[in-house]
Amino acid sequence: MAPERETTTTARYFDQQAPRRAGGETHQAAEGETPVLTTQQGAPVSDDQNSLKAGLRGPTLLEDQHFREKIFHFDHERIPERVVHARGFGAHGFFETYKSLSDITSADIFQRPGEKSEAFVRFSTVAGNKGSSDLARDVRGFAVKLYTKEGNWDIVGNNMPVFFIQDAIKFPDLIHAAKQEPDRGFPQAQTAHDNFWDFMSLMPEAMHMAMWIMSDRAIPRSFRFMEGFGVHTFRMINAEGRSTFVKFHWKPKQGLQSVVWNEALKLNGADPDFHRRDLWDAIRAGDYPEWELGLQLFDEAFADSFGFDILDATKIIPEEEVPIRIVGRLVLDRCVDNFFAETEQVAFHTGNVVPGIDFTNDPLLQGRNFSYLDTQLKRLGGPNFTHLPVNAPRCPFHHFQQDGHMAFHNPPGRANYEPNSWSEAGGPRETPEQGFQSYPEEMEGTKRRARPDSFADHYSQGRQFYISQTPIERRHIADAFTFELSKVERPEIRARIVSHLLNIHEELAERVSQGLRLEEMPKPAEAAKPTRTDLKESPKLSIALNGPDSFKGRKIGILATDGVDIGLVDGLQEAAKAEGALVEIVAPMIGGVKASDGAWIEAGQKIDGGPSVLYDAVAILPSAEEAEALARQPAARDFVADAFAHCKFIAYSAHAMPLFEKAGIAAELDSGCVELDRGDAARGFIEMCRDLRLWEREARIRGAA
Ligand code: HDE
Repeated sequence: MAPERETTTTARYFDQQAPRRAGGETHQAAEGETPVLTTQQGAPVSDDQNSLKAGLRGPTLLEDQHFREKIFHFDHERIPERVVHARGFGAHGFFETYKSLSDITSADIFQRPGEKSEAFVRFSTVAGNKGSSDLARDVRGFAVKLYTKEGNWDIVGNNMPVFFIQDAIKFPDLIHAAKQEPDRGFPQAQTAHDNFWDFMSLMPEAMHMAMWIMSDRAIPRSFRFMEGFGVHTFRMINAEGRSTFVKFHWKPKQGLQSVVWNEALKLNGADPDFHRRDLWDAIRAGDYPEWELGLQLFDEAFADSFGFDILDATKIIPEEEVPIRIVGRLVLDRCVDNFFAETEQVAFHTGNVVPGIDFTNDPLLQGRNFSYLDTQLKRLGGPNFTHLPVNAPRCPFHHFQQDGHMAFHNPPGRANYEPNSWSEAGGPRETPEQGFQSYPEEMEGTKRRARPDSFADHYSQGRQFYISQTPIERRHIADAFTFELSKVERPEIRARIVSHLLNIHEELAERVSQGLRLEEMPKPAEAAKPTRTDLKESPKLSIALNGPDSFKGRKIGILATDGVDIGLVDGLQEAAKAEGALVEIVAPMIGGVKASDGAWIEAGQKIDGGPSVLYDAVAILPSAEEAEALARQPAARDFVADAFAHCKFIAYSAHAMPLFEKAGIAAELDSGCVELDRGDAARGFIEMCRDLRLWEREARIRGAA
């Protein structure tokens, strides 16, 4: 299905330019004709293969203005990458309001049910540089720009609801510690190194977030299968000026899903662009990902009675305590036309709010409001980045700001100041009734640098997170700590982290200590406040308990050879299609395979470029004649051994056994391995795949470990 809307941001920009290009268009292409190559100034180019030289073998001439312009522009193509969240991927879409929220907020976007507003979303990793791999263990940025009728509103969030630090003043330290170490310039895009864990071990407030980044939330299967969170507490203000506190949640309709760590490691090699390709492919195929916007709304009385400070961004409010109210949906239905113009140049800012939305005194949010304009100035080179199509409001805007680098549209008219006494040419005027009003919160206090006591409990919610996980997810958390700390060279840092884990949960500390082979268990870290053990489990914190109810949007890899049973392939294709899942053929050679009925089936991947980590489930369908040859291929053995170890569902034909023998899984086949003896057995297999993974296999493979 083709995307509904054809007009795209960049295309619109060039359309706006069209009138200027009209008239005297001697080298404008008629529709369907190839346009003439020109310089930036519009002069047609006769030869783009050779620079201008004095003689055939002579020196290049300085006067070659086309060459000079071309090289000059190329030399300046790069802009500074984002200091954090450098690696990202964006898409366009829309937000649709379900019903009016006028009792809670005067924000225009929430007044009319069914109203659609344009949206742009950029997903990102935090620590890695622009060219790093998608499957780094990291927080994912989930930044949403909503082009509302009363201005742009950015919800610049993450895929985790808490953050490492409580006060923005520690942000440069956190990021320095997490990114590559300054002397050697590595490791990039990973926190498994001394500086990061040294910092963490000295920052007890980071321990709740440590639990989240060591969980499978940090290795999502797809941007489409993760939640988004505004993290801070914000305010919504209604027309009467009443304030309600709010936390923002994006709930993926596709359900939650992550990969396992061994898979992430291999994915980074097999396809470093795995996440961006996944989003691109899904949108281009018309399988538009969708999230619902959920609000946790609460008042001062709740804030006062809640066990933690609602201004502390290292804490959540469990959904079980303040249920989520679903108020609209976000659909991504259009890929960018140009990565640089849109994804790279988009400028998010927590300060971009609209009337009816306001801030709280969360010190992290306050610091962010200060920071984002600086980064835009540095990256985009001047104060006029709002003139770029992706950043410009879609509603009318009028102000007296002018000039600066790359001013595209200075305000017209004579008056460029206010107040002025020009009547008609006087320009825009403020509007006290309709304009943004800050909530008139009472303020008092002495000027000081300190943290409130209400921010001092650093472990209780980390414990709550841990006990809310399924046994397999708890294992993964312990494994992740063990992996990361095993890359840390200084033993005292490893021990310091375990001393914090003791304050979170003894089982976790025990597992990590054993995994690291600590000679002795350290003493628990000194805690500003004792860990509360009365916090209840919150099942919403688990990924496994919040998966999809279908296999829609997931992908099956069929490993096939010449002579593959066409009935089995067709059966799987049909069952997958009925479910909304995709199928890709993996073959010994990219040209494809000749099926049992003589039909030619094209391959999507050659076996050594298409390992099973690229798929959610696999089918192994060699023919009798090719079974032995396939079993001799190391890549084919890895394909099945990995699929098995990563707990994937495996469909197979009887001729897969030689390969299973060689891969060492023949004697281990379990209820997640299904022999397809007839084409219609495929439907049962796809239904089974709705569980995504057979986790009990992991427990079995590990044995008592
Ligand atoms: Fe950001 N953050 N941040 N951040 N952040 C940036 O702005 C900053 C924080 C987040 O796709 C920068 O344009 C400070 C929390 C996302 O373009 C910069 C602090 C959360 C993105 C910046 C924080 C985020 C950024 C770098 C501590 C989750 C990517 C490039 C107070 C709620 C947006 C840029 C995109 C980007 C500063 C903490 C999310 C430097 C000072 C908490 C999703 O301005």
